[in-house]
Amino acid sequence: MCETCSKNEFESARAALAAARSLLVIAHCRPDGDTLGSMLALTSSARAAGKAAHMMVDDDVPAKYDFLFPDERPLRGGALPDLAESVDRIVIVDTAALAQLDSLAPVLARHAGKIVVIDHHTPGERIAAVQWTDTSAAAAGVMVAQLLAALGWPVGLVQAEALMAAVTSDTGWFRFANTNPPALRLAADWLAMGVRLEVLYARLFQTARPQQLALVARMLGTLELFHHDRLAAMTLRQADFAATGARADETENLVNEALRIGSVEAVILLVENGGAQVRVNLRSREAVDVAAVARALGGGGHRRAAGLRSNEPLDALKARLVAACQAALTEAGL
Ligand SMILES: [Mn+2]
Repeated sequence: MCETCSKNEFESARAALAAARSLLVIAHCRPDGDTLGSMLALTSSARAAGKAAHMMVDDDVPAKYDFLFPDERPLRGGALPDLAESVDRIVIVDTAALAQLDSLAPVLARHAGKIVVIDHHTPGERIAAVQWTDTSAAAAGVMVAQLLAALGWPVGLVQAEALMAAVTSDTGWFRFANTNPPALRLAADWLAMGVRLEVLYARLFQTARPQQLALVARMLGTLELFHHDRLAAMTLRQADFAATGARADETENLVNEALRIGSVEAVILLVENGGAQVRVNLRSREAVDVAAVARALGGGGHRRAAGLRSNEPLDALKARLVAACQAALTEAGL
């Protein structure tokens, strides 16, 4: 099935879901297309297979993903304590980090014995009885597709579209280095089932509000280059959101704008949330492992895409990140 994952964990996940009569499927907070599409595909396929299934995201779902949930919104965290008791299995998709589950974490920690994790990030903590990790998977959506096939649960147009949204989200529309033959083979299957890529693309990437482009303009105005133009840093402060009317959920993928510059190897985007907290997105072209930079400051992620949150003031945090990325660039011989 896959080279880097444990076959035992895959089989354990399959067996746990096959035996369950009821599931609660949870996406991570600050949800992206992968976690949401994976959650929807698994939930809807489980229902089609005759299971009781619920979906939960304890955060706002960005408006661009509304089309995935035309009839039913995912539950918020308030429903967790009762559901965690009543369902046979809790499935967490696209993360194994309790920190990405915010206020759900304490309740989930008490139910580790019934949790199944499906994740493609580098394993950190052990939070579940069954924790299937496959870092070779382009997206959690690929793993869900493999699991549904092994379970023999129905996959129709709804599931195919959700999984295509998941995989295109994490592969940057098949541009990123994680794009691989299994992801493309599955995408071919979903196309054959009737998924329309051009419609999906327009729904996901051509639905911005004017306020979002105004925010992009302000962000680009903050662009600074360091280390012989190899490191870019950008900021979005509360004042930028106030001046443009843009929302915090309209910052997804904005960090990638700086990679348009040919010399840039790494990008830092710092976003002031409401309150004292700063959210950081890190991107790298290849040479720099931004996950290592993020981990040193309490975050995590992939080599080329990582992040963290901090209560440190934005300017102080930015200075530390610039120094850390410059050190990483130097270490990489750049
Ligand atoms: Mn993912």
